[in-house]
Amino acid sequence: MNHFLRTASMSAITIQQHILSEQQRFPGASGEFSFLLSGITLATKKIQAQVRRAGLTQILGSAGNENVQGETQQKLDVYANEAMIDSLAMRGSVGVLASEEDEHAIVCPNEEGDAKYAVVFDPLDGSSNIDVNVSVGTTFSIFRRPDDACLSDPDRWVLQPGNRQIAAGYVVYGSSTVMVYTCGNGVHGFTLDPNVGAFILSHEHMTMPRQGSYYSVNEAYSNDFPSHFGDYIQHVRNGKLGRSYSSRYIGSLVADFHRTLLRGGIFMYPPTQTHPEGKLRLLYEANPIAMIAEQAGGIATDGSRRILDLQPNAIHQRTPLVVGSEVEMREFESNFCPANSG
Ligand code: AHM
Ligand code: MG
Repeated sequence: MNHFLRTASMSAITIQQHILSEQQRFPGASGEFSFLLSGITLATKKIQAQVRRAGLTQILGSAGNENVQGETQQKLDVYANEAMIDSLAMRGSVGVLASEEDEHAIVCPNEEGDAKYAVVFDPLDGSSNIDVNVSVGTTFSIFRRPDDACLSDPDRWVLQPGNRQIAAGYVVYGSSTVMVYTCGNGVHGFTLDPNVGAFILSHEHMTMPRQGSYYSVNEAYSNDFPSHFGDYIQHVRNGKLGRSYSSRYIGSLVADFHRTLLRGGIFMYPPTQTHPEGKLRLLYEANPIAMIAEQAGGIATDGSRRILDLQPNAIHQRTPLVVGSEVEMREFESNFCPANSG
């Protein structure tokens, strides 16, 4: 008996086991939600398999068309989008999907009454980096269907503020493939074991350090930022937060945020002249990152307002994003945000 208990407690916990145990906290949970999340893990395993072999197959490079944002679609963008849609659309509980790669929300071919959830995602964020072997990622966010929403109005399912997300996460295809997710009960990280083909719990109850020593921003645009962003960066560089900082900027949101989650610090994508509303998308980039940041003890704003309280008006709406550790974020909010600093 002792031997059995010892073996069981030492065994690896897969993401499916973890989600099932989380689900037991909710009386009457039917298993649909864990089935939905297993659709996401399946799709991301398919995506990572292509990412890992990208130089060996004919999947690198442009697909020869543009997405709704006027950005060149990479072949891997198209593959990743199809993998997500194929893996989610037939799960009976999913009614609506919305993707960075599709102009409109997608209505899933399910019985209306069975569908309880909407999933929004960026299937392959940072994909312009893929040809040079830099980390990329998938972001996702899950909403419950609003009470009065029906499938004839799919936008109603997804145009909800981030504080209504019931789960959110990302997968970073880096030196290993890691999925980080939250269902509102802390943040957990799972590393894909390529020998087994399963995501194994590797980072339980992740918390962001109170203060880090990296700031992360595309400084090439600093002449374009509203001046308080530049002033803040200078303040950080001058050691005013009590320590010296280094800069890190990959240009791949998931990878830049993953480092910020683990090491602390601050990531900023301010408004620029090219992107006066910010570049990142509220629904499927900023919202999932913000939910994870808050669940891990960090803070996420658009420079003045909490990201999770922003009411989206359009699926592909953009937002500035400032996210990170408590110390860096409080300093920005108190002394550099025009709304607070007068
Ligand atoms: P994408 O969704 O088209 O891949 O663009 C989003 C990416 C983010 O991953 C990253 O934070 C940002 O664009 C980098 O932009 P820039 O090259 O302007 O710094
Ligand atoms: Mg993106």
